[in-house]
Amino acid sequence: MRVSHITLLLAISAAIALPASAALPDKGNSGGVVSGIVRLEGQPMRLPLEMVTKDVRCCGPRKTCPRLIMGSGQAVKDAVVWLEEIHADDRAASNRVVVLRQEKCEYQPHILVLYPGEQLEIVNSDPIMHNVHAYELNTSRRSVFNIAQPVRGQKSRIAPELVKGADVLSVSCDSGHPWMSAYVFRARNKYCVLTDASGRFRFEGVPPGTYSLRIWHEGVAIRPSTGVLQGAPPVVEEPYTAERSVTVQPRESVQADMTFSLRSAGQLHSSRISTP
Ligand SMILES: [Cu+2]
Repeated sequence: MRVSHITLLLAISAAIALPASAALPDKGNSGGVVSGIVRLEGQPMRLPLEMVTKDVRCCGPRKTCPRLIMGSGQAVKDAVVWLEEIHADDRAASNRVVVLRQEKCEYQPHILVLYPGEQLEIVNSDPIMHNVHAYELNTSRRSVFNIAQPVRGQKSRIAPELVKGADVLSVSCDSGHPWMSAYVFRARNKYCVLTDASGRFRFEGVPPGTYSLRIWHEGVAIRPSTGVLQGAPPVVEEPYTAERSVTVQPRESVQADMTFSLRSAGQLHSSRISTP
């Protein structure tokens, strides 16, 4: 998968191949394990609070920015980590419906991975109108879907053809809630996860071979919206990506930690996320 228009800043730690004794129990296949921790290098900015100026009764008076969640040791939660070039995916494609909820004027979850075969459903859990608008997060800024949901409990299933060409969707609300932001990352195989609160990821049953291990993070820096009353979204920096090569031997475990480095202020290439 290629995620376009992204600045690459990368510092990768050395791979440590664990001894065979650390291998998975034999499950009848020769798959290995790739695991690691994603960390951030640098001191991130303190993310601003967004003041709510519409539907305060439902939304609350202010919102925290969900762009960066860190654990101890500079660990980064909710980075997307995936293995490219695995064609022998031994896990069946899911038919699951994955729900992106609008709840108290926030998207839940803030970021989700959509696996092959899965369908996206948008739900309004609030007693006010939301208008969910998704753009392809690349230079085209293609509008992928744009749906008004004025009624609490309203559900909209997104046709798989709509999201087919996209790698990442940037989702925002056109109904006067410019702080609302979510990302939908479209996985090309099942070897794609979000890091947990300790920045950890883990893939089991990886077919032996050499792969590109990649990470994606939405970006850290943000400037609060200056025109909230006009519904202007915050200005955010572009996502980060990093990659490295991993070689998986039959029934072996590979530790592959990854680190991405914050851009300096002079390197920030900000972009408005919801305006094509
Ligand atoms: Cu909204």
